[in-house]
Amino acid sequence: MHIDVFTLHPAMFAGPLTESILKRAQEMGALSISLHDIRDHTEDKHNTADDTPYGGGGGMVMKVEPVVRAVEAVIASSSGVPVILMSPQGRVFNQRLASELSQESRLALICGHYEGFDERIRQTVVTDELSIGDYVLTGGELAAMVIIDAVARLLPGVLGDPDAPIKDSHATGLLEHPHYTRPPAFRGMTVPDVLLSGHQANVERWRRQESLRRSWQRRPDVLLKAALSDADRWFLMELAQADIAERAQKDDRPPQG
Ligand code: 4H6
Repeated sequence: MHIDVFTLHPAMFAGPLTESILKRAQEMGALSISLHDIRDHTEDKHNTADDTPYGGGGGMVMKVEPVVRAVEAVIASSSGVPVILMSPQGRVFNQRLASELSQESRLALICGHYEGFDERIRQTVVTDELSIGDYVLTGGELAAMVIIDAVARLLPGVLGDPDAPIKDSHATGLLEHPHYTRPPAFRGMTVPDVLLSGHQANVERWRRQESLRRSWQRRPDVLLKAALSDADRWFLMELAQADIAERAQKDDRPPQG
């Protein structure tokens, strides 16, 4: 996959792209990234990339010409390459979108600064607008790095275990079960016996149930979309009944239902 990034701050990408798995992904040729400085496409002597908003009010707006020129210098219009604007107003990015984007051979990410973009940037070069969550950042760079990271780890060969992304929390629709490694006891906290038992079927059942328990407690919204077996449903019924019984005990009244 090739990713073109358009930014006023290309140096921000150095750290994340030159360490660990993203570094390896590039070395092995699964991923290549080109950073394009939007300021290189300004035409005035001060290299102005922003201007005051028409209609007044505070703040600055990213100018249309430098961004459109930068993108058009690299991506032919109607090439079919997704040109994605990182913005708090975009569709909220998730694992499903990461998986869809990982199927593309090429992506372009535009990072904004100032209060926002001249609307005509959206009308000319942008094909999609993504947000990494409902909060505001000083610029789109960190959001673009999140997208790159989430997509890169899904590319063939990037992770050691080719099934790892399929087993991921959020890919299965469930949160992950607890993990343990040595030592068997730490400050009185012991590893669950089943994990030391060597009984693989029991281990798998325990992990599945703990995933269900965590999803039920922390992310019932995620649980609603998950593919569940009959055994899963029975276990969740037991959890729900335990909850109802516990609440009834607290309220000191007989359990309902
Ligand atoms: C576009 C429009 C992405 C981009 C406005 C970008 C959050 C996300 C930005 C802005 C981003 C996200 C500029 C508005 C700074 C606030 C850059 N923030 N902002 N959630 N900021 O993915 O002021």
